Amino acid sequence: MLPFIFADTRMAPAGVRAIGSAMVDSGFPKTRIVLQQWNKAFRPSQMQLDGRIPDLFMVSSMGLHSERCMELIRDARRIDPAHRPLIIAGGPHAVYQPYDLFSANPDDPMGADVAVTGEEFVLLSLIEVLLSLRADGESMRSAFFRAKASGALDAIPGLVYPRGDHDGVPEELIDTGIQRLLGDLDELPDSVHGYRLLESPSGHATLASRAISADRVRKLSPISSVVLTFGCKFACPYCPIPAYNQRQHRMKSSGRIAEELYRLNKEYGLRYFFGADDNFFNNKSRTLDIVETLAKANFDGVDLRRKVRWHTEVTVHDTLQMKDHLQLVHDSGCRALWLGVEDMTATLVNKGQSVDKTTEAFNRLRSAGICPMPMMMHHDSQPLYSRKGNYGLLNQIKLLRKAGAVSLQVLMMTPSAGTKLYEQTFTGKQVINSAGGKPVLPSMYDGNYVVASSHRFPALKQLNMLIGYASFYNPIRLLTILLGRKTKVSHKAAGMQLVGMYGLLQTIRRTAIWAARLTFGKIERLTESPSSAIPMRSVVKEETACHSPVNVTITLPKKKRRMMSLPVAG
Ligand code: B12
Ligand code: SF4
Repeated sequence: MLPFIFADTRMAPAGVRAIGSAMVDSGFPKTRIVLQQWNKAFRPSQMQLDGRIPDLFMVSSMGLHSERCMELIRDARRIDPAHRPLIIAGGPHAVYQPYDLFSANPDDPMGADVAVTGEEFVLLSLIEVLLSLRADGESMRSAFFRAKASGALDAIPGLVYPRGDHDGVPEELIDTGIQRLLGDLDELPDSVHGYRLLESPSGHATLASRAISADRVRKLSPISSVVLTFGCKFACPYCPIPAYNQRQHRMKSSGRIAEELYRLNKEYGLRYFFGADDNFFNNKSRTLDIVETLAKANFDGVDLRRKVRWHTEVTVHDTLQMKDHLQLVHDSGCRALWLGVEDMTATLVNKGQSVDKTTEAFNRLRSAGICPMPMMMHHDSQPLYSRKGNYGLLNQIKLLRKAGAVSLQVLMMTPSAGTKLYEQTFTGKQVINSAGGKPVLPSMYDGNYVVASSHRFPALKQLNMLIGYASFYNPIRLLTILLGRKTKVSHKAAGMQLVGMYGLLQTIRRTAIWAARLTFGKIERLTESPSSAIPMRSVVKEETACHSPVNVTITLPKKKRRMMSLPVAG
């Protein structure tokens, strides 16, 4: 669906590639990365690598993919315990809601053996401890059980593991604490390794004898997501990112970034990169260092900027801080920037944006040949259209269009675990449990479905998003762009119209039935936020687990209360 159309199948995610790279870098080249979107029929219970069941089965998931994640874990647990791999769960869902990866249902005790609530070095520390304890010929799973019984895992912050019967419902979950973050991202393993481990797309339940060859990478995954920086100086209350990064802005050095793009291009012919940044322009001097290096970088006698194009996420505020250097940003290979505009009037959230500032930032980006790609949030108190002022959704989309937006993202504010406002969205009875008898599934927490709203007619919110998209992506606008004045980015705007119209049809197809259920069905709401069904504690018996949910009471000024009560992710 919009706005992520093609990003699912044409962009192998960085998280699993990073884990794969870390495994290869540490001497475990017999690792395979299987993407659900390419290998829907894959069954862990049938996997074999080099004729034997692997020692480790790892699964990575965002919150919205958690159902499929649990299905895979359940299937892996079908393997006879004598040969069963150690099951490790990780990724954003494990970071924010690790307790969800364990089952409290005695009829279906299908949890992971351990959840990693951190990054690659937490996993490597775990493997290191297990290998140091493992006897000759002993399985990793058996070494793990001994390690946890001896307390050897408790010194690795960033794990949640169950205590009790190995195959039954855990008695309790032990949380070893918040991960220690890697500060210098240059220490990360080379991301080139990960691509070599990808399983070829297929309809088979089993693994192929070989991973994909280097020459197929570009065709299957033409856009490459790369880690450049992490973190953001803002602290929007609906966003979990600053807290996840422990308020740090972490980055790779400019030299390392240039080298990595060059190597990915050389090895696989990759040309298009998407930075996994939260706010790439977060720090002006550091940004300038990166873009200057990329603009000058020359490998094998060829300028890097002629070979690669990169794109990432920034804020309006920081784009204006960089306004005198946007040409340099373009010359370093940047061709599009996604900007969290959220609400141009800054009524919903103020991070230094306004109509004038957004317009200025967009104009400057376009003049420099960089496509401005705004991301907006629709919320309960925003009308579809307002007669006076610019508060309405359509008013703002019109302004963005005039300011030169090349694409558009409109998502509904949706509860996001790890944010300050998460719990009270549930206790405030805004979160929908089911509509017309259809339960809200984790996969519907993607911002495209209205799953939390105190509006009298939540279906209207669903409809508003579609109308908003249709006012931006439509044949008339495509014609206007084609026949209008040619600018540095107008051909890209025309291309985005085609993608957008196709995406809109998919979005209508996927969300229309939900809108109907919201309109005609009975809406049932949740009153409590998700929590661990299994008792959870820290390694010190009396202390609460860091990753167990807490209730935070936040009092906002009356005017903002209604708008701010729905946190969003992304
Ligand atoms: C790029 C990105 C996207 C791209 C992804 C394109 C692609 N195919 O890769 C696009 C734009 C499509 C996208 C869309 C969405 N995204 Co997004 N996205 C990101 C972003 C900015 C970077 C992801 C990334 O590549 N990170 C770099 C890699 C290296 O880090 P990583 O994935 O976290 O993996 C590390 C650890 O988690 C861990 N790990 C990961 N897997 C595993 C597995 C094991 C076994 C272990 C041990 C460890 C482990 O180790 C990895 C290396 O350090 C993150 C925020 C962030 N800065 O991470 C959000 C983020 C992943 N997105 C998020 C969300 C919610 C969404 C959306 C639902 C949109 C929305 N409403 O905001 C959609 C969903 C789309 C869909 N249907 O799948 C959330 C997920 C929250 C959650 N609780 O699950 C994040 C974390 C942002 C946030 N709010 O904090 N996103
Ligand atoms: S929403 Fe964007 S600007 Fe706000 S804290 Fe998160 S990453 Fe930063």
